[in-house]
Amino acid sequence: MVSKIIQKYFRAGNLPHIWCPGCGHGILMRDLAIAIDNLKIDKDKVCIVSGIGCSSRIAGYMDFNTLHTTHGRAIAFATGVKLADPSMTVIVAAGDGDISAIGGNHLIHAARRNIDLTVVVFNNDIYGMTGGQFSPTTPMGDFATTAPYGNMDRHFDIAKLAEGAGATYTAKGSAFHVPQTIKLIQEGIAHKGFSLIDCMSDCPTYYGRKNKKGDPVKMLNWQKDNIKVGKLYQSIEPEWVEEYEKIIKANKK
Ligand SMILES: Cc1ncc(C[n+]2csc(CCOP(=O)(O)OP(=O)(O)O)c2C)c(N)n1
Ligand code: SF4
Repeated sequence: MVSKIIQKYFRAGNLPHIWCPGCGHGILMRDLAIAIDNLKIDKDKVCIVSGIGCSSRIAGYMDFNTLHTTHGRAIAFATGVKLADPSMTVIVAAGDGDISAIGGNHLIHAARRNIDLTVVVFNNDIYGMTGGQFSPTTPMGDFATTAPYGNMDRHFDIAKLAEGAGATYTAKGSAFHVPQTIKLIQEGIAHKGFSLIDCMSDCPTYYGRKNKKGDPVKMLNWQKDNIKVGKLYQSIEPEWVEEYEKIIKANKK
């Protein structure tokens, strides 16, 4: 099953990936591929858009239409793709820093518009790629390269933030909870409107080491015991691209 998924959905020439041993991003990338496979979507009708970060590398590894864009701007590019071809399934893969710090405004306004995008957050509570600086999801008191005495900021709950801004599907998954996370990503993709699945990943190299969380297995077991996964919210609201098309139709001379 896994080798079939790898052959079908990954660019062999770009593998092996650069992630550290034990990084949760690889598990979540596979979950995303399986979710797309389960939905039987034609791979030429899928576009994966990422920003910059360790997690954003998936746009290079996955064999779909892909855009590896600039830090924090994945949703802006994804909006353009969806408008240009509304028949496309457009998925944004983003780190917690990418989507909730520099890309925070794109997130809240895309959620407000209820545009039919699916955002999968690879949330490891830290900036992995740049060396372990704290991000908006780093828990208060935890250590980071830029918080040697403990992070004094309160943290964002990205799923709640998206729901508050207008997202019509939100859920929490994790690298540990594989079958549940695949199902939630599937539901998010199938949902018409703005969906966000906030998936706990693990960065043993920076977050784990700085916070003495133990090896990757211990970090995954922590997720098993502490993360509650599942759908948080779903509602049916007018979708932005469909509303846009109605306006064009109504005003055609
Ligand atoms: C405009 C801009 N600002 C800053 C950076 C540096 N930068 C690259 S990735 C990154 C953060 C990565 O963290 P996150 O998005 O959480 O993803 P992770 O690496 O943890 O998967 C930053 C600050 C950049 N590339 N571009
Ligand atoms: S630095 Fe952290 S997030 Fe980046 S690949 Fe390594 S373990 Fe994963």
